[in-house]
Amino acid sequence: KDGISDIASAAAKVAAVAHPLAEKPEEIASNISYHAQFSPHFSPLKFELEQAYYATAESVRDRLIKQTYYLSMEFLQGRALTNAIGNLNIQDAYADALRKFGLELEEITEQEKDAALGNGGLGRLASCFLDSMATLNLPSWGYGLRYRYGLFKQKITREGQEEFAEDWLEKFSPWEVVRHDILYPIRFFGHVEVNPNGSRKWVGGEVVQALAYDVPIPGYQTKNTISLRLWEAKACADDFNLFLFNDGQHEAASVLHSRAQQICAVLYPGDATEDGKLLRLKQQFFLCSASLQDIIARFKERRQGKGQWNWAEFPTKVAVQLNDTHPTLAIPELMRLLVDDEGLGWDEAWDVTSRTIAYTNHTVLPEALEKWSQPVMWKLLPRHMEIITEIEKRFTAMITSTRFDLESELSNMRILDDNPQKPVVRMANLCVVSSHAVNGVAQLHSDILKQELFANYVSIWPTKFQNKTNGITPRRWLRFCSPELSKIITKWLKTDKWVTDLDLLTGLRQFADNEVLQAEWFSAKRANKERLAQYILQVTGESIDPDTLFDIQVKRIHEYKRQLLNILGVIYRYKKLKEMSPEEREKTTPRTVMLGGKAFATYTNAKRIVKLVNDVGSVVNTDPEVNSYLKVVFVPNYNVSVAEMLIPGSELSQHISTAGMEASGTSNMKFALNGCLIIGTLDGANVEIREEIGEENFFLFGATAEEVPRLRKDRENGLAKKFIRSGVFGSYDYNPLLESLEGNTGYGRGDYFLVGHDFPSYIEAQEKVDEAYRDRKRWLKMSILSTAGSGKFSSDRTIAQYAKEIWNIEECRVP
Ligand code: B1N
Repeated sequence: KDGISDIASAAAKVAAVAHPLAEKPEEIASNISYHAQFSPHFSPLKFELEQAYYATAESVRDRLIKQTYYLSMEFLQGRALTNAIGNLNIQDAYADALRKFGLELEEITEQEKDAALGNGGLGRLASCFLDSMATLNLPSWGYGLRYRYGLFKQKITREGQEEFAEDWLEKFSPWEVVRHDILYPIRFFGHVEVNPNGSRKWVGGEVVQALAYDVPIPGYQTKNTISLRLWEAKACADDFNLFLFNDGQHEAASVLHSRAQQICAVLYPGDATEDGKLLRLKQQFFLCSASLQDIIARFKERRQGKGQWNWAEFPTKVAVQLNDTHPTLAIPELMRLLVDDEGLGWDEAWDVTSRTIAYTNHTVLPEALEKWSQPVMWKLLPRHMEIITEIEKRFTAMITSTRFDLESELSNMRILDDNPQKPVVRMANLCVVSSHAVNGVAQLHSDILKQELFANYVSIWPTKFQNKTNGITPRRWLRFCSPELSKIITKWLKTDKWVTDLDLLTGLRQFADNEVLQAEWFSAKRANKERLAQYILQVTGESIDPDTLFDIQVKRIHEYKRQLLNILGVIYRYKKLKEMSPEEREKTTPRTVMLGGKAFATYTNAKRIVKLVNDVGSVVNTDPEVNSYLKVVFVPNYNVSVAEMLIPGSELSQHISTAGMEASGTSNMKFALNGCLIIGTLDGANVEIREEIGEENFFLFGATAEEVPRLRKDRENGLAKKFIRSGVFGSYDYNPLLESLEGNTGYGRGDYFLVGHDFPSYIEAQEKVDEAYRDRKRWLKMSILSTAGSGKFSSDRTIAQYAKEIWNIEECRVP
């Protein structure tokens, strides 16, 4: 009658209150009203039949869904703008809009600084996972830390690598929303108080606050957007000592403020000192405690009636995934919150905790398996150490009473290593004992975990161990970083559905020999190579020729990844070219070898490798006899954005770790997806990539993981070593580095990484590369088949498997 419908006027009388699991009609109505008011999808003032449907559906959805939380100390997000625009499918409109200012979209997107809150593969994996969780409409959150300074900026000088702080928040980040309403207290140190009834309480010590910053993660062409919640540490308001300050003691007055600020100051603070170790441990606990308090608060919010939580239901509503052992403290923290704060008995709390938590292992390298000093832990987290001790006690009691056969293995299986010289907590063991699922990140890696690292546990819990082969998001790593190739793929597949269903790429196989496709493929790759050459010129001053084979190895510098094998191969090639006549040189395949990656600031041998690559480059690139057949370029400051430039322009990439040492690798997947061929060992996900794209399209060499242990003895690869020692590449003393190939330095076990053993077969495989590249048709066919076979490596597939086989969650579409 007066413009307001009956439904709307009735709705106006119902208070909008969140009652997610309400049973009384009044409360259900309030909950529907709540969704109508606060849903971002329509105006709260308009409540008609259609809106009533959506609000009702959302209120029903609330009671069904289980949510996943991905806890990670690292998220390597890179830039957000291109990704957001692409996911929303509004590139053209934005490009046109910016042209009205005389601006190109690309130059705008390049203004953004990378969010580099991670070191490498593990952090980038977490970011690809968020992308897939959003795209698959999974109810999920990422939890991490808001580091003030992310991964350092790398500059190359005559001395090699130098590190500089990267101030990614210098101005501000338009992608985060500070949530002043979301704040939790986090305690450190203190002591445990025992109450008369026997219950225990952690009190005293220092308390800081965790403040939430939310970063929206858009899915591809879905309205669903999930959040990456990053915690920042803040001092409590009353920690500022006004009395001291007015007394002129300005620093002392704010000591608690600056101590709180240290917690999130940097990604991976150097842990060579005791203080550094303590800070890293504080970071880990800070992440775990804040995230779990938040998860529990959300669980409670979704329940009706205060104090009525049915805790046995918690694992049916909440799944927590630990990204490696870095957030292991989530285990004793969840136990503490349930037992001490919520009053659950031990058995009930243990059941809830172990059904909620799952653990992903990302490495078998002994030096990367976290072990925390028991005395440090007792000091920082006394109540958690009591809980860990109790978990340990119950676990060993279980073994000694039921598994006599394992008693001799018990000392390795225990969580606490009580070696009096250096008592430690073994975090991986704590994770395996406490989680309902443990997974590796590629088939070979998961097999090694079951057969070696965790073999004893497998005999106790045979079904606990799983494989989840890593994946990468096809949005960032093909659709957006190579629009040229994407267009061709869409044209030949007659659909762009491959962007969310990557297995459709197999449809390219039937056209691999087609000359029209090959010509288009060639020109797209060629355009990407030219763009890359421009970039290299701009950042290094070196001009490289897009007619040469572009050969790339980019990843963190580590001895097991064997950048040294690559550069020894380059030196060998240089030496051979020098010995050739001009006519012979003319027949070779010209190459540009690019290497890039950061060395951990205190990893001396890794830094020597960076310096060697640069020194070899200065000699080779200025040698007029050779430099049209071979160039060597070190790409400075490798990061996500640089990868988005390099990978589309690559033709050959090197994934050449000693077999058994690279858990998976993920850049191998990005290169293969972009039609780049791989020279590699049978390691990590290489094994599965080779299976998918066909062994005839993969340049394999080297010992297998099975052979490696017995091959670990000194081998010769004299030629290249002698050449380095002759001083051709300058006067820098490379002896300590070369000794890692023979002597008793570094890993101290001869040529531990088998560079010498694998050298001859590596050179042979490189000769096959040269030969294949000379036949353009053959190479293009292999390149197309490489992309066509990469469907398996979508992180959508990986995440769908986690959702089904570990988390037990289902998609939940935003209407
Ligand atoms: O995780 C990646 C794998 O693809 C790589 O093969 C693997 O090396 C990498 C301590 C790590 N494993 N462990 C780490 C990172 C930071 C740190 O402080 C260890 N990174 C990996 C994704 O599964």
